[in-house]
Amino acid sequence: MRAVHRILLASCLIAGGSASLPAQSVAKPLSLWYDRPATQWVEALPVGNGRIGAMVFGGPTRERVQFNEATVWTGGPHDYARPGARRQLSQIRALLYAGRQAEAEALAQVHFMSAPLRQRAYQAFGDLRIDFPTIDSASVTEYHRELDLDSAMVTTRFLVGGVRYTRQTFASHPDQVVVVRLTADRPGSLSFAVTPTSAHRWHLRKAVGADQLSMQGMVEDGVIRFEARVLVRADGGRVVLDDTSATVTGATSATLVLAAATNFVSYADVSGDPLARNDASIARARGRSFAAMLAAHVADHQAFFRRVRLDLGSSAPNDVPTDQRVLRSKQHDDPQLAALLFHYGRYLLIASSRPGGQPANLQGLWNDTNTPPWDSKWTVNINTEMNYWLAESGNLAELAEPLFHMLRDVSETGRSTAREHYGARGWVLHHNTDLWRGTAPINKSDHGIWPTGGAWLAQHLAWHWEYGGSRAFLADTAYPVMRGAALFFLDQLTVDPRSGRLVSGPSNSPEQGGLVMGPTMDHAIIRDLFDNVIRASQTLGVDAGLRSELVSARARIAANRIGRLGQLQEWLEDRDDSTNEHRHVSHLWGLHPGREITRRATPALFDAARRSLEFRGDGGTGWSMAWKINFWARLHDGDHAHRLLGNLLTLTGSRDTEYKGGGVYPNLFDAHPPFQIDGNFGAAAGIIEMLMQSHAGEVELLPALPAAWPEGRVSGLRARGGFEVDLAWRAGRLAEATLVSRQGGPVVVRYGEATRRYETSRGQRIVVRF
Ligand code: FUC
Repeated sequence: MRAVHRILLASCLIAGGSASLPAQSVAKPLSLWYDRPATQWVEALPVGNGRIGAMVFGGPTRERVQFNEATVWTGGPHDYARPGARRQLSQIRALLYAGRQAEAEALAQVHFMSAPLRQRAYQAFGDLRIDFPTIDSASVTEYHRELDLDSAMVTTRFLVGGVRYTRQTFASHPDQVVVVRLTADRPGSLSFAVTPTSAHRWHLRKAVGADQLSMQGMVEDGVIRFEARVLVRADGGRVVLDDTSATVTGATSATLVLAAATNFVSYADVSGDPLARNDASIARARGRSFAAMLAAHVADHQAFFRRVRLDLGSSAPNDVPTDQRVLRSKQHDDPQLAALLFHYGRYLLIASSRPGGQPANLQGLWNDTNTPPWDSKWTVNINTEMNYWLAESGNLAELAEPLFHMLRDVSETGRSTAREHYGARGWVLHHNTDLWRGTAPINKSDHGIWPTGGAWLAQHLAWHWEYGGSRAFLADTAYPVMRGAALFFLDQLTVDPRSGRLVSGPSNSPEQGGLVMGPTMDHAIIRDLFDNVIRASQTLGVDAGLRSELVSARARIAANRIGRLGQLQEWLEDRDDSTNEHRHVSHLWGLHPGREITRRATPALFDAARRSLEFRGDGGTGWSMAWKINFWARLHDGDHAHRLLGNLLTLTGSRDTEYKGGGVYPNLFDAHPPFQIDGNFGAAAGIIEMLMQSHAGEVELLPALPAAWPEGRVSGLRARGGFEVDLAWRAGRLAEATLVSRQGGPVVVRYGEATRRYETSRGQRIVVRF
């Protein structure tokens, strides 16, 4: 007990709290913690290694570790393009120009949509159920459950009859397994039975050798086969296996190692062997101690996590359970709660997106149902992009690799869609994709026909180059994909007979107003894409002919327009409605994440964008509010951005689909509702935009600092041009900034109206004061 007391006292001091606080009510500053087990999924705590994810519930008598593997999906390899769809294209456009939208949508619904109409769904995998027959729930005291973001580990501990039980769960990237460590501080007091359960009807379980359980099966609707394997190791006590469970009796500690794999190799290849994959993971784990696996995991995680530090000034220590802390923040401002949300966003990206794996989907990696909302796919008319907004600026650039891999995939599968639906060169992705990299328009013609999903995603390739400066990346990965996207739009843009300008269409302004010609968003995205291809081809010294075609087409694309209400028009026609609070704010793309609307370069459009944003209001779904944080930051209104952050940080419970409301669940997962991870990532990215921006050719310091954060510091942010940026501020003013130049080259640093210009050499560190 004395040792335990010392540990608690130490964590008390680390938390900056007072040693007189009750022992169980303190936690590490960067942790989410609770004084009770999770009773629902959105209270459980997530761990992940980019491929295997788990949600830990922490029940004392029954633990539930619900897990996923990123490639368990319905369906199989398939080309979704509709052969010959292009034959209807000119008729659809003609109907739209003639104002016959309903007829255009009806025609498109029959002849222009994906075959089949819907894409496939991400699936649950199963649970590890761990039953503790000797623990009496009524005698549990000092219960504590926490997710420490710094070590990426969930710990549950409690006392029963003088015995302290501790469980530690983490998902290791180096070892490709989830590890659950169970200990009792009195020898021989640990007894439990572990049972893997499946979310799929077609499965079988069996014991493998003396210490493994296997659960194999396949999805009902598709070709994915899977296996989960559990290795059970106990220190002291006995392990007995049957074909469903492993029973451990009288142990002092035990380690469960969970491996999970499928036959998925790529969108076109399902010839993998899940059993062989798990054999390899288990064989590696068998030779390693728990301590060695833990050390490798923590080192791997911290190499990412510790790159950025954020301190938003003083607020209460982390001394109330996190859900109650969210509630309390409505009465007492708690800037460090925003810092916790920021770090949680970075944590979730580290846990859900690792090179070689799938990109974070609508729920990242975590999913407890076989019918998840929107199939937990990749929706690319905002959601997937938002997932990766923080990767470059938040110093996690390597974690965007799965997104780039997916882009390479859709640049292949999107060729048949470009050809069959548009008779166009290059490739196209509409508003969704799945594990099989569907690219054709899905669901309904009024919102599924939106051809700029791939072009928007291609912005991330340009960013990776702008922030990281790798010519090899530009030449080998970014340019071929961006070039193919640009070729598509050279063929897809047509002349608007009314204005003589080039317009995109048929399309829609996501996801309202129906099928139209020329939504503002498309044009902003296409201009940005063309700019990136023009610049990249110059840098690489290739494609001079294509470059001049792009330059002349770009100049002819329909321009942004300011409408009768002083707003930035969402469509070619001035039909915006000042009472429209739709969650999508697509027409402001040029303000964020684009860069064509800025205060200094385009002041009239900048004011019009603000007007449009005022009309949309301060509510919305989770991701909508997260986007608005970024918009208000770009508009240099820190207090308004902070108000949106506060609206997003509102506790909710509902998992039913609602198109207004937003908020966070007790485990700080963002609520659309239902849970959608984009809001977590978008909020983290928005906090960076409040503190530093670099899209307008300058590194701007504290562009949108709210009055609520008078003191603070941040380190390790990244700016375009290859700079690492540290900042400190006091009394609401910049104290000092340090830039480290990773590539060398010029930089303009701005604070308010003042600027400084520097020439830097590679590795140079400059200290900036204004
Ligand atoms: C788009 C959005 C919804 C939701 C879904 C996954 O359809 O309009 O709000 O985020 O994607």
